[in-house]
Amino acid sequence: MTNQQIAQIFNHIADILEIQGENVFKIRAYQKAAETIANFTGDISALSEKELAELPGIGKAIAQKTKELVETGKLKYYEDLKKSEYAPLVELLQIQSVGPKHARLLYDRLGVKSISDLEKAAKQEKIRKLAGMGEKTEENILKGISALRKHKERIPIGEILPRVEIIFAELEKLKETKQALIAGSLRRFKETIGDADILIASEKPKPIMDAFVKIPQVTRVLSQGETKSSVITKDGFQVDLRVVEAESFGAAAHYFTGSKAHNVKIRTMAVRKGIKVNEYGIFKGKRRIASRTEEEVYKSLGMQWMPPEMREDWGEIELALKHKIPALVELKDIKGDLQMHSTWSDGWNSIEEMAQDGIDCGYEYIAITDHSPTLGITRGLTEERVYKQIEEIRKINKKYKNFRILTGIEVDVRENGQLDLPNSVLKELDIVVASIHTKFNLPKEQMTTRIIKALENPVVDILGHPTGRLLGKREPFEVDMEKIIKAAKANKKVLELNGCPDRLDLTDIYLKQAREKGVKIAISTDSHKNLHLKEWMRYGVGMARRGWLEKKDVVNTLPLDKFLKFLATP
Ligand code: DGT
Ligand code: CA
Ligand code: CA
Ligand code: ZN
Repeated sequence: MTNQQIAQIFNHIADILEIQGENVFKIRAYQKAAETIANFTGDISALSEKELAELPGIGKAIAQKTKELVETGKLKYYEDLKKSEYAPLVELLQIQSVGPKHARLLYDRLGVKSISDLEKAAKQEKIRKLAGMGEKTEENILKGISALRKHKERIPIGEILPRVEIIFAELEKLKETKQALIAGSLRRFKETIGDADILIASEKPKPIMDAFVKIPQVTRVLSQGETKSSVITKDGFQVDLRVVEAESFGAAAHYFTGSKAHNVKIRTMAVRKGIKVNEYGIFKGKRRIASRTEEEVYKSLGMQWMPPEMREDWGEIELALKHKIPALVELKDIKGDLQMHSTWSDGWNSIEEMAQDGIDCGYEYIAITDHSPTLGITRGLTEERVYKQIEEIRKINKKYKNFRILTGIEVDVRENGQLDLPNSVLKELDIVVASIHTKFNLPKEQMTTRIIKALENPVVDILGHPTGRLLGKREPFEVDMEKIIKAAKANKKVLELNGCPDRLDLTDIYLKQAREKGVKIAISTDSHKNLHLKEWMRYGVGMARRGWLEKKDVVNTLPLDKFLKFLATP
């Protein structure tokens, strides 16, 4: 059994328990174990029961269950649980606005057992009549269902990239592999991915193809050819593999990285000059003038090489012809992380644990930005607790030499644009991130005014996840982004690029617009666990590069002293 399969079972158990209304600690225990197992770099099935119980978040009971699963391929407890009448309701939890309590209510009162039952009930306007639900909930459920269906077609990059990297590593280490590259939309760091494309240079494609279809993650082989094969993985996505000769690796890399729009534009341009471009090379008549590297390919067309994230035909070809491709921001430029949550609100780790991961990332600073009180569920910070947390952080900071925890908050922007805590409190903090977490469905104009009001508030530093979208789950709210960008500029406010791979908000086009207007961006992870700090920043940086951001456009590339000066400048 793979780590992922075991983790999935524990998550499934947690979901069923939650719908049954079991004790929170029991539910959390299974979630924590699943998290640990999914992130474990070795092979869980190779561990003894004792070693298992020593892993963080795994106690004796769960170690025992893990062993049973690994040894017998089954778990009695799980098999019994699956017979519970509530087990099928887990499917409903995939819908953004349906939590375990809702799922239970929908079942108890309306007999809803599946997503199609749910859709029927919503369309028949039965849900609005239930206690605590209403027309809005019903509408949101329908929206959630259609978002889920869309999501099934394209996969958020955060879900697919780490899994493709595992497959890629298997192929890269084969002795027949000369060069290897993850191409397609993954290389371009698009927020959602249709399928994964892997490109390999080799003189011996056959053993590579044989190894590819035998990788444990592969569940179905769609096609296996001499130079091209396609498979479906257990996680349900497609991987295309192409093997080419080393001689044409650059041309193939360019071709299979895309985007299609970028390729088409380049080909049309080349044709006008009497040059042919395809995946084997760049040809003048019969003569191949370039093919080995991407740099060579671009050069033969009179162009500068450009980062894959720019290849969308958004003006990058024109810049490359003038040799004016900007130096895009890189992961190593990032000096701090400006949004994250601790156990003080809805995070899983203490302030110190979050700081340790910040230090491990090589940062000079992080900001702790727990929630404000409006969000009842997340133990938001009251005025009193804000002061307490400032004290606590002051104490913790004494321990560090070249690292600083900045005090902060993610304060809610109310429907009328006012903040959830008074300015007299907020001004005591180093960083104030203002975000919207409620009333997503306001009319566009009202939403725009609401946000601009927050941007005009002198205590606000950063506008958090500016469009509120959740990839595959919630559409962005309606807002006039041009006006928001203008207001950010006028009030010298920073817009967040939330790097949590479910959000990636702002998205590329808006980042590009912000950059053109000279508005600064903060790339933050919005981590709710310490592990997220390390894992998520690269998605933020990838998205930033898709928006053509340079180091100077991103505030958290500033070293601590300069960043503090930046914050202090009105
Ligand atoms: P995806 O998979 O929908 O997220 O997006 P891509 O960009 O990975 O697209 P995919 O997998 O269909 O093809 C990979 C690359 O191969 C694509 O970025 C460009 C290239 N390509 C595919 N089909 C065509 C085509 O008809 N013309 C040209 N010029 N290039 C193509
Ligand atoms: Ca693809
Ligand atoms: Ca493909
Ligand atoms: Zn938030």
